[in-house]
Amino acid sequence: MTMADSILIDLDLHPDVQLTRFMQEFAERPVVAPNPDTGRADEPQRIQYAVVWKPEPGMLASLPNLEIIFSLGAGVDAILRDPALPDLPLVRFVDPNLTGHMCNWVVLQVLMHTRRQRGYDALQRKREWKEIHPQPASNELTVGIMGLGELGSACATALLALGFNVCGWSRTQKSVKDVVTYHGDGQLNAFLSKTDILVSLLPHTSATHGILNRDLFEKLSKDGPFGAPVVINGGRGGSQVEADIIACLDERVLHGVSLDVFETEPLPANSRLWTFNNAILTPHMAAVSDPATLASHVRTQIDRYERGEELQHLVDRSRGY
Ligand code: NDP
Ligand code: OXD
Repeated sequence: MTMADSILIDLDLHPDVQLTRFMQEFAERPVVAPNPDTGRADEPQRIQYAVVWKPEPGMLASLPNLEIIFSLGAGVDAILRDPALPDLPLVRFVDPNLTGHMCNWVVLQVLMHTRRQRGYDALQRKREWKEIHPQPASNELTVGIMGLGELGSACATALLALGFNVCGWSRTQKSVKDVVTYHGDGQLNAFLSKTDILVSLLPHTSATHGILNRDLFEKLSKDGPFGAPVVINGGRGGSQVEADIIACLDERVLHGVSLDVFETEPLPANSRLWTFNNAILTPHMAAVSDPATLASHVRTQIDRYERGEELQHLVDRSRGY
């Protein structure tokens, strides 16, 4: 008989709120955090479920009775990096609030560029009353979304509602209403050539590592109203080559960028990315997991598992997402 009865929760995001919320949701069983000195569970044999974000390599392997690993977020790249990751079900976080936050961030960034907000901010600082042109209509622009999963397909729908033309690219063929879809390496160039504003919502895998590079930027449409494309990355920093982004902003290969994720986080203070007026940077906050909905998602999945039902939102380790 196993003695495992506890949930281990990483305290990476909102530490106090998160622990409290999980303790409320799981009042019937112990909820514990890793020991801050060792980074490990004090009673490893008692841990049945673990909820983690960037676990210390080997930490999960030190839990002999672990049955399910839950990701604190939608992305699982930091968990899959653990070379000793136990071969157990890995469930990621899929949540309407998280999806809604990402849609809002993407729409905000698209509008910041298309309505020239950074230019108006600069004029306001100078108390200057002046219009900036062009101000293209939504239907004059095509937004191309890389990654048509939970987040990418919801963002496509939000942008369509604002009148943008939307196309999307994914690994396998997809059908999203009113979105022109492309898939696979063979259709990437066709997708890029149609895209005025590129939005990446790709997971970070060996196939997407460094995909947002100069070679790709040069294949984007130059026919849009700004004469050069805009790149928006809300996925993962490992998919972008920042040296190429900086050079392409310098050379006007890119009109502007919005980045929520970076090769190194926090973004080092000496990065030149900080200095561009048309580079909008946010600190990996586009869609932060909400402790309340995270706790109820984990509750739903544990209840399903304990009733003998299938888990939802399982990660396919061979794909890496
Ligand atoms: P999903 O797994 O639902 O979707 C991923 C999409 O990417 C799928 O359409 C998939 O294609 C596509 N894809 C993956 N690999 C490739 C490839 N090699 N070539 C082409 N397409 C590919 O993930 P979510 O939409 O839920 O999340 C996406 C990512 O967003 C997360 O992995 C995470 O990194 C990031 N994220 C960032 C947040 C932030 O705050 N900045 C918040 C939450 C998530 P297919 O369907 O054909 O397999
Ligand atoms: C996530 C994130 O993957 O916040 O959920 O980056």
